[in-house]
Amino acid sequence: MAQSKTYAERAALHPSPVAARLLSLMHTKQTNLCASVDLTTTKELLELLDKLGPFICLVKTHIDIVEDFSYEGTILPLLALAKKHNFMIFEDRKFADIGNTVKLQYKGGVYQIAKWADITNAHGVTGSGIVSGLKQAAAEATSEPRGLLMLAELSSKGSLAYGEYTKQTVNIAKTDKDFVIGFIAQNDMGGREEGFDWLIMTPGVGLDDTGDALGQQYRTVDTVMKTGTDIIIVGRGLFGKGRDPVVEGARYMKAGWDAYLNRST
Ligand code: S5P
Repeated sequence: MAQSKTYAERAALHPSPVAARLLSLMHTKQTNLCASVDLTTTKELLELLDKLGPFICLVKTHIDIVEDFSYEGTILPLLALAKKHNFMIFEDRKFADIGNTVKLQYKGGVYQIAKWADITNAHGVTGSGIVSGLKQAAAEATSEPRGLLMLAELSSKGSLAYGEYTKQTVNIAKTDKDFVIGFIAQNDMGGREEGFDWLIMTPGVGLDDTGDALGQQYRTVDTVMKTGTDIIIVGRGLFGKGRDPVVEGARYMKAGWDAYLNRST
């Protein structure tokens, strides 16, 4: 059964400051749209985000595809845009190594993700040490609150993340109520009866296409909201070939919000 509480009600009670802030901003800005901006130059990334900013609660980055990345040139203006338009930042890093290694990857290296991304995500494949390692990295890198999403299910054709794998990933999420704020998933993951209020963020959302040539599969906004999604993640549907991000941003924002209102009434 999908979530029946409103975003505002959940914001007021959530144990994670990151999730509470996100839910509260979704409520005030009236949007559950996360823009996935897979672009390869800083200029394109920032220009697109300045256009999409008014419509989104969250941006999802793949920072390692930005060819001219620098902290000063890419991250500082990104943080300024997040402030200007009031959205949060999710680096889709998909960590998938032992605790000690992901700790180094999350707080250090070129990208210093823990310093600037409110949210990141991890696969459960290596076991619960991944959660502890990332949590330690966040505490060492910054005094700002950070949140983690576990990848419970994937949108792509032939994904191995289902059934027992998904179930065990949910069990890993249960090991840390403060740091793990939810899932990347295609369905609701339950947990409410045990006191968890996980955010379900869902990629593979498109209103005009059913997939791409490399295994991506799209479902509509209404469909994903009915199966338990809290936040819709949309990439090429917003800025793909021939699309106007301002028109599509407004369209997906409205579709997401209408579907949410339908669900809570
Ligand atoms: O199951 C998944 C999980 C993720 S995070 N399927 C996905 O497509 N993603 C990401 O969502 C993917 O890495 C990409 O950045 C985005 C989908 O982009 P789109 O252009 O297909 O909407």
